Amino acid sequence: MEEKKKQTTTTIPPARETQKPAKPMSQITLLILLLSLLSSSSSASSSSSSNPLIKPPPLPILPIPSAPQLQWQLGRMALFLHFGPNTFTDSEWGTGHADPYVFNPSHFDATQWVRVAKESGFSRVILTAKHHDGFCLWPSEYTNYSVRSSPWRNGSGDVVAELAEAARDAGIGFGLYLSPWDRHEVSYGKTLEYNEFYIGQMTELLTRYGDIKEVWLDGAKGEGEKNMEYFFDSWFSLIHQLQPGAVIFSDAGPDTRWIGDEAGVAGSTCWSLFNRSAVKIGDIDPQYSREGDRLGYEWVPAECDVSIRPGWFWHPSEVPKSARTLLDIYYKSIGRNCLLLLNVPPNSSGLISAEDIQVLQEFSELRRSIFSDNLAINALVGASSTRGGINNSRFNPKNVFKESIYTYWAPKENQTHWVLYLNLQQILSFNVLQVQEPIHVGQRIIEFHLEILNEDGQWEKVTNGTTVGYQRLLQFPTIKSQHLRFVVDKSRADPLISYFGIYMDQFSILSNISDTSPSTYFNGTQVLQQITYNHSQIASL
Ligand code: FUL
Repeated sequence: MEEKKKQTTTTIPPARETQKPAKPMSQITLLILLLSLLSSSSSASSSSSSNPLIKPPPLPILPIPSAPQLQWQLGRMALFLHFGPNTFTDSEWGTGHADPYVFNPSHFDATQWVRVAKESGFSRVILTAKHHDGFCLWPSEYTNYSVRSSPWRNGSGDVVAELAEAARDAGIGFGLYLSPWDRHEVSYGKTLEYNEFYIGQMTELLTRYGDIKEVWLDGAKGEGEKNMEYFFDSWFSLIHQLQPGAVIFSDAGPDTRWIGDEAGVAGSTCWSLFNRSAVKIGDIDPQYSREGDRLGYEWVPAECDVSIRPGWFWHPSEVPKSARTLLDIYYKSIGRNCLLLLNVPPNSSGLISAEDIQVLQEFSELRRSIFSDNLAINALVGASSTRGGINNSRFNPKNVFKESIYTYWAPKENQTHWVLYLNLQQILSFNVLQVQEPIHVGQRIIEFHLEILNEDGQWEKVTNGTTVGYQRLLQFPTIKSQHLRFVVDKSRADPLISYFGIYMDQFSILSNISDTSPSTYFNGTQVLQQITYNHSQIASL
């Protein structure tokens, strides 16, 4: 998680207890543990003691992410900013005929948007440089329908420029949404002319404002709208040429794909593997987009877009979702191997509203409160085997508590039995599992489960899942134990684990643990009261 974690330096778990002792383990359990320890150490001595050279890392399993895709994924959360004439006319899909005169934010301040994003843990901001209404938030040379025709700053303002500068100064990434569907532009519907127009606008955006980290476009189009072809391949090639560090988002990638809903919810199986040719921009198969493709030959991880409010643009009558609802979305997006793109629309004065900021603060506090305390961090940890032998620190199981995808546990080659053993050194209660794979060498795990040693000395399955990817979070009813086993049941190649965590979440509603969308709303005071309560409980553990 983005929140701070401690580290441990222990090894294989002897069944040691420091608090109230659990009931003794059954003889079978002890035997299994001993056998697994012996197999680790024998594989160790045969491969490492006789050879002082370092064992190299395992081969990547293709496909793997490009550098911009990796940077995008490590950023975890992006803030979407829908802003334009719709903000002033109380609409969502502007007709393209609103008078530019309506665009006049009285207190416009891009540094406030960026400050809110940064303080709330977002790694990049993405602005609707042009939405479907065709109004440009920068002074485009190809149309008069832009900030230049508005009264804002007497027509000399440039929202894109101000936001680009604010993001650069704050050290966060900057991205742009340029809607293909344009309800104002007269050439819309004439394939050649409009593609030239679109590429002209895209070129302005990608050459005037410094580094662009993400270009966002969709296939949305009103019913009965003029038919025309978009030259996606030309657009994508040009974007990559002009901004090699940018990822391109669309229904079908090429760099990041739409998850297929606007609720921010990914499939509980979610591969970053995908076949782009199986998807048509503007006409997707929702299940394919939600789950990805285990047999896919391209790396196209999913982005989950959702608005903090019912609409994408700001409306005076709408209120933001609660922090707990955002937490539930977090579990179902970031917790399912995706990036969360949360829309927080600035209001008509040109600022992010106070009530949205409050929810974002509460959301940050909930995440901090749950995920800053990995209850496994002091565990004694061992594994069924270790690549290069048990003394090889490079692939040692204790790496699962180091916060980097480049440090991980790797098992010995050609195994079919892959297990991490944890002795928490005391009986602890928890209800969240976090697992991460070092995705720079591919997404591997197909199925896994978590077991605890119960009071009767029996191993009991607590939860199971399919894909892991960059990060998997799984919630389950609160359980208590001192001994855990994390088992990989099926994998595309040797499974690698870069992080393992267990947490106590006292805020989520149990009914939200299913795959369905949340429906419970709480006000901020309730959330903050419970956070205080939770802190003292954690402190007393
Ligand atoms: C959709 C658009 O039609 C909505 O207005 C919004 O911008 C959303 C993020 O994408 O395709």
